[in-house]
Amino acid sequence: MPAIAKAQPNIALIKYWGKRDSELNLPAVGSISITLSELFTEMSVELDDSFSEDQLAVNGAQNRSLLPRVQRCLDSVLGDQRQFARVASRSNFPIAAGLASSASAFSALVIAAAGAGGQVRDTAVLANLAGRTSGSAARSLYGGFVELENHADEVKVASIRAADEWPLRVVVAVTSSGPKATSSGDAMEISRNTSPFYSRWVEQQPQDLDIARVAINDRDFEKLATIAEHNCLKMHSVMWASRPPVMFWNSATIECMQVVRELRAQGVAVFFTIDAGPQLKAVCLPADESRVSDALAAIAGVSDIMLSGLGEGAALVRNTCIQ
Ligand code: 2P0
Repeated sequence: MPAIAKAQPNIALIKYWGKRDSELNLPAVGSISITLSELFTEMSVELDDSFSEDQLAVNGAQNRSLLPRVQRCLDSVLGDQRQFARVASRSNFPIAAGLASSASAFSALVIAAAGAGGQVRDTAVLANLAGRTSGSAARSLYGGFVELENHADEVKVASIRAADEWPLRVVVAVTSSGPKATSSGDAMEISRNTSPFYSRWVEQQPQDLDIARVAINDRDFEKLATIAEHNCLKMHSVMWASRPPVMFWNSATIECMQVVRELRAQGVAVFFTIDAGPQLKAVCLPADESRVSDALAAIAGVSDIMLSGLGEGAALVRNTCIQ
């Protein structure tokens, strides 16, 4: 019987950008994110002595390019003497397009792998194992507002406010669903090695984290909006100043940013954030969701709108079948 886990992507409000140790995939900075409720990845892992090799299917198609990363993650949970595995994942949103699909995939994978191996592991341990494969995946083990603290040789991750304590909404404006040209991991290393702004980015992150933590604690939307947009634009400025420059936005991304800023100037409680891809995520209060989504949907370059609330962390489920 396969073990099946379900996980949601998370969107960083204070971003992880840059690695302190690329071998161990340890982040250079702490981060704060929100876990989504409506976007998800389901992951099944089956271990059997009769299998002669590891296999990976992504959205129903065999995938060899992602297999080595999946194998390293399985080894980290089950040990490298493990049985061969059949792994299948299915996501209800575009993958590798800056929508945090690796966060939902690898947080689900560590849980499903532990389940398939009959292991009972602490969430903190699984978060660290997920983070070794994809830094942001460590945060998807937890729900609501999540902080990742960056310690010497591990990360400490915790939910700092439950999803239902401040039920913000997220409007995702998809401006391109194709895969990105540069992976997040490669782009981070280019930034670390070449951007003249990188060291200032790392230095300033504790201040941004402090401000965001207080804003979340006080449910101060305006304060969170200001620091989240600043942190996002600072991260992209680090990338733009890298050599070669790393530019994830397209013209529709910029139009979306302008629309969000105009709405906020009109008193709508909304702010944007953008990750390693051209999609814009608008975070807003529930009462403003339809106004935000209508305004973003009206932009010519926006091909799709996805709506989500805040959700729970990754968990084992057993009653779903992935083909
Ligand atoms: C974040 N991103 O905090 C930042 C903001 C993208 C921009 O974490 O190299 O796939 O696998 O550790 O987790 C996306 O990067 O990177 C990411 P790796 P990951 O969400």
